[in-house]
Amino acid sequence: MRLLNVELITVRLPLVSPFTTSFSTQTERTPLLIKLTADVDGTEVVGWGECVALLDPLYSEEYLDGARDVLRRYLVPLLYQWQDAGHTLTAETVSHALRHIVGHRMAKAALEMAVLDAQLRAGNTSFASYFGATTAAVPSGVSVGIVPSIDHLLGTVGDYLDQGYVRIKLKIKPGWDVEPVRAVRERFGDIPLQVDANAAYTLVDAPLLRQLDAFELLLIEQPLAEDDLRQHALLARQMTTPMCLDESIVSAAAAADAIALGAAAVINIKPGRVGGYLEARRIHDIAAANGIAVWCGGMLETGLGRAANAALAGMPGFTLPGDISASDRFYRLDITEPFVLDAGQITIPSGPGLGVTPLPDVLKEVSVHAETVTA
Ligand code: OSB
Ligand code: MG
Repeated sequence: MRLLNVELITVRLPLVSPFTTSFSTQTERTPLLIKLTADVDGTEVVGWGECVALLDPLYSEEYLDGARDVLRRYLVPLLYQWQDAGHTLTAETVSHALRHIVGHRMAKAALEMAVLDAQLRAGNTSFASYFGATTAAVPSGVSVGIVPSIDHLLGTVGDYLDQGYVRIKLKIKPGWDVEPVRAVRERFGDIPLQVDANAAYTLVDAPLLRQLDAFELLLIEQPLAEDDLRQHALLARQMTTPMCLDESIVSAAAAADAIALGAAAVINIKPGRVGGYLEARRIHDIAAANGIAVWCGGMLETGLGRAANAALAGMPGFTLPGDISASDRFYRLDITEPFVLDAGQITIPSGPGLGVTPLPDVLKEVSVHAETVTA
């Protein structure tokens, strides 16, 4: 394809309720979208990408303004230079064209996603068939934020179970861990249940975390710091709850290291965090070869990212339900046709590319900034 122009569109979407983790309370989401226009064999095609960087650098070092800046000043210009040097631009060449820029994986992932969407739309192929998805729908889990009281939590979890979510993930932090898990187990029995600490503990907390073993959780996600694979391996040996890594798995190499060290029995794959859907697929393959279960995490994506995540999660190694909930889990109004829960599952779009497109009126209404990066 020949890149014609790239628009960076920032949107602002209020959340239906505040989402609290160990690192922040979010009341709105401000995703950065990429609208890429390219010429493929004489036909103009548009591809969409979504950057999952949060507004502030609290989950990872990336953040909205930084992602927009690196896209505008470095990443998009590198793609123009790549094609001007006579190379062919495809989704499979994006990461190589960008390889000299260190880090900024979420920004790179969004750009690669937009190129892939354009490429697949032009080729009349869905994300799902590109990834080799083997199912038409994926089981839907939901991530439940930290709330002010146990009563509030039981009400929230009960609502999600009534809606049909097949797995509950509770956010935990010091002071909100054993008691909420105990309360949910006592009220709702043997439901598929797991916890996510977002790096809020240290190895000194091992005796406390070991108390969670009594509740037969599916897994504990990222209890310790992002850069501490070795300590996750030590903690994993002290607990029976399977150790799952999120923040620590920034690449296929990190996944291979974590598996070799015994730091991860399960991996949460987030395409943005690892630099793109192609790297995410490599992690799926490495994990499958090592008998490690994977599931698809979420970053409060709009319908664009949700579509791509659902397609990825259709691959056979995704043996645990992901954080791919319905659009209305976070948004009253999504920018695409909303994803809905159908018997606890999310249907993978089957149209070309992502199979969904922003609704022009909605996009206009929620856009707060737009700029075009030309050659
Ligand atoms: O750790 O999985 C996480 C959201 C923002 C940052 C980190 C995380 C999350 C979630 C949201 O848990 C899951 C979702 O998008 O449904
Ligand atoms: Mg997580």
